[in-house]
Amino acid sequence: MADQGDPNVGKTSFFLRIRDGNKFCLDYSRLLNGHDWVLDYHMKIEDCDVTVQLCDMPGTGGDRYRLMNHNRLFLNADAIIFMYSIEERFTLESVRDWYENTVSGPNFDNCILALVGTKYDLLMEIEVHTIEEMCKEIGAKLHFFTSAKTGEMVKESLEEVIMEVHKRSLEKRELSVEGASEPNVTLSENNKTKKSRCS
Ligand SMILES: Nc1nc2c(ncn2[C@@H]2O[C@H](COP(=O)(O)OP(=O)(O)OP(=O)(O)O)[C@@H](O)[C@H]2O)c(=O)[nH]1
Ligand SMILES: [Mg+2]
Repeated sequence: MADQGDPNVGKTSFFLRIRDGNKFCLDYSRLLNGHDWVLDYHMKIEDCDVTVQLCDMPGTGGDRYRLMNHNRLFLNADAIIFMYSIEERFTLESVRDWYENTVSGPNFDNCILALVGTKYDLLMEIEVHTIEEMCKEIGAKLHFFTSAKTGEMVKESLEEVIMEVHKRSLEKRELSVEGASEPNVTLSENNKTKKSRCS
């Protein structure tokens, strides 16, 4: 499972929050510079122990990285989380490019795509319907608003993506998939209510 998105949307912060639990560091990026990192995340789903490898590459939003074709890099990913910052509209628009540059061709038919709005502790600059349209456009099955700063919905969103991957793999095993239906993500009620100031 891997992340994608513009520079500074908070990809690394999201995964560090998962790794470090209750901590948020405003200036860790220098510490990580140059180190790709991978984290094993364990969870139990019903009777199954599931381990998922999470990948985050510092600076993935940078220009050099953006120009690469990521198709091969993500070929075996079970899920890709596209991230944008809710306080910067252009980062949502960029998701389209990240998607086109990352996910193309039949190899990704079974890859779960999720869209994650980061920095939910800040002012929301994007209308909910615009986000829903982007979910539809890229075929994102899941959407979450998260804040690595407060921890809101970080672990929960990751676990929902993992559960979806697990469900998909069970379905595949049972050969019961009857063609993918067009995803139509509706943001849940609590996600539509936005706080009006920075915290
Ligand atoms: N207020 C707020 N700031 C955040 C949040 N998440 C990340 N940031 C800040 O946003 C900046 C960028 O965060 P990163 O996690 O390094 O962003 P990134 O997407 O990994 O950036 P690249 O690796 O350069 O592509 C840092 O200054 C973080 O402290 C959040 O939830 N809320
Ligand atoms: Mg990063």
